Parts: sequence; structure tokens; C-alpha cells
Amino acid sequence: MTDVAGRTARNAVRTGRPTLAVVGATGAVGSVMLQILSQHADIWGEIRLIASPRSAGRKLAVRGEEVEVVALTEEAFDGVDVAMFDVPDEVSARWAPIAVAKGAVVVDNSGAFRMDPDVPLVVPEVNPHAVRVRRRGIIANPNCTTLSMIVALGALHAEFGLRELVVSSYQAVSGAGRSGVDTLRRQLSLVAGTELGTHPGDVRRAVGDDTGPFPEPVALNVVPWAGSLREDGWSSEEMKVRDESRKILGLPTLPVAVTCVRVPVVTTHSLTVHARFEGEVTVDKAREILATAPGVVLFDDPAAGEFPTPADAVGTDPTWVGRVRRALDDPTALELFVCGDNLRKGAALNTAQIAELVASELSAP
Ligand code: 2RA
Repeated sequence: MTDVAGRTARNAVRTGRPTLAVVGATGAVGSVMLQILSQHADIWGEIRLIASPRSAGRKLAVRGEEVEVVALTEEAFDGVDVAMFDVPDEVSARWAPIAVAKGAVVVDNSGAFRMDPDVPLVVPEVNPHAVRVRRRGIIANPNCTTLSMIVALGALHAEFGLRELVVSSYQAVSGAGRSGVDTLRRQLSLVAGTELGTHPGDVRRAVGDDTGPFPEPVALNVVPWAGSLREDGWSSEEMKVRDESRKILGLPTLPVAVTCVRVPVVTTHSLTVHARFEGEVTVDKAREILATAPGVVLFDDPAAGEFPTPADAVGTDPTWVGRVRRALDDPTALELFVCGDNLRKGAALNTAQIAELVASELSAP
């Protein structure tokens, strides 16, 4: 397949199996990406690891081999068919078009292109067809908070027709990268075994002024903030969940209300979801949909103490759904609790799945 820019498949045609570049290979998501590439069916020819010049020369394991990391330069994209980017927005904004100009299809996990009308925002279980309409040669991967719920919501929307969403997130610290994890672990070591958490400010005094990427202490606490300030008190993270859900589901005017909260969990985002649909819904039908939807595990038996939690969902691929109830005051609405590993489906796995869709086009006769 050739994209609108006419730049797609020329490298794969030359070399047989497509060449993959992982840009940002040494980061938190990059490490999970290398695990996933080692676990999935091996469809790639060369896998080239690319990172900032200060990481060049490091060796990382992928597919059971040590691969040397090369510095991010134009030449690093020579012969690359698909380039997966997990780097800050400004790095993607600069380098993704360069990779495209060198003949690669870019799958980008930054926020640089997600809302660009010429860039599809893809979740393979929900809108796989969108991958083919990539006028800039770039495909965007959604934010991890959106991804942690959207596979389950996409399945329910396909049957019931979504009309409104009200969600709250409970976001793990690894969403803020390695520094988020380091901050939580450091703070936990300072409060463990104490009686802290009983007086105003006692946790803050114990952990000190350096709260890492978070505005408040995260150990023994919850912080109703993620991202940066946007208009009228909304956070950038809340706007991402709203805008991205609308784009992925093809519902540009869907009413969406979001509150994003950081919690002292290392990895796996959770969300409570109030979803209103076109007509009356039943829990039985919702459970049937969720139990059979690809990429979803229904784990919902409160009488037996069964519902998903991050401690059990972490390190797994699916979206876990529990606490499925019909809204008490609205027969058209459902209440759900959802968990998804923010580094796997929330980042590396979805990116890899998109790259695999592109690779299947490149290999098609
Ligand atoms: C977070 N969703 O959890 C963000 C990362 N992309 O901070």
C-alpha cells in the first residue's frame, strides 16, 4: 500500500521483511516495547534502536540479542520502513517528518500529532481502518489514560451507541515516566513504618519540597492533577481524554466530562466510567459484549470479591472491566470500573499493534 504522500513501502520492497526503528528505546515505554517485540510473532527484519546521543552505544536486549543503540540522526532512518516514536512532543514534532521523508511510516506516541486532522489516531480493536488514511505518513497512538478505557468503550459503543461519558481516572506514577516511579519509591521509603498521614501537612514535611513531576506528595495521598493547566481550570490530561475519545470513536460532539487523579500506584491506570447510550441498556447484554470483545477481560463478581485492581492487571495486555452496573437513575447508562497497564496497552503494546498493521500492508502481495 502506498500512502497519500506516496512514500510508504519502498524500503520493505527492497529488503523483504520490514525494518523497524524504535526511537526512544531507552525510556520507560521503550523498555516495555523491547519486551513486547521479543514476545510477539517475529515479523521484522532489522530492529534498529535509536535514542538521544547520550544513550548511543548502550546495548539493549531484544529478540534474545544485544543490539547497540544508535544516536537520533537523519542517517539513523536509512532503510527504515516503520519507525515507532516514544519521545517528548517537541522531539517527535521535529523528527517524525524527517523519518517520513526518509521513507518510513511513523507511529508516534507523543501528543504532537494526535489531533492533527491529517493524522489518524488508532486503536486496532476500535478503528483499525483509520490506519490506512495517513496523509502525513504519520499514525498517532493515543494517550495512556484514553487507551486504558477505550477498547471496552468502543465495544459497548458499537452495540449501544454512546451518547455521553463521565469519567474519573486513578493514574499510576509511571505515566509520568521513570522520574514518577523514582519519586513514589523515594517517598514511600520516607513514610514506611511511620504514623504519618494523621495530621495536616505531616506527609509533606516528611517527603520534603522535591515532589518530582507531581505538584503534591503522592505517597499516602491522591493528587487531583495530571498534565498542565488549560483554559477554565481543566488539565491537559483531561482535555486529551475528551478530544481523543471523540476522535477515535468518530463522535466529534460527544459530551465528555473528565477528572484526572494521580494515585500511589506504580503501573496501571484505572478509571470509573459513567457511559450513557442511545436507548435502554441491560447489564446482561453489556456483560455479553465485554466478555467477547477482543482485548477486554470481564472480571466482575463482587459477591466472590472479584473486580480488577492495578495490582493484578499490571504486566498484562487486556483492558480489565468490573463493577458493571446499570445507573440507578438512568436506564440508558452504565457504570464501570476499568484497569489497563499504562505502559503496555496504554503505550507500547498499542504502538506495536499499529506498527504490525502497517507491516502487514507492506508485506501484502
Ligand atoms: C500520565 N497519561 O499518566 C500521562 C502520560 N502520557 O501522566
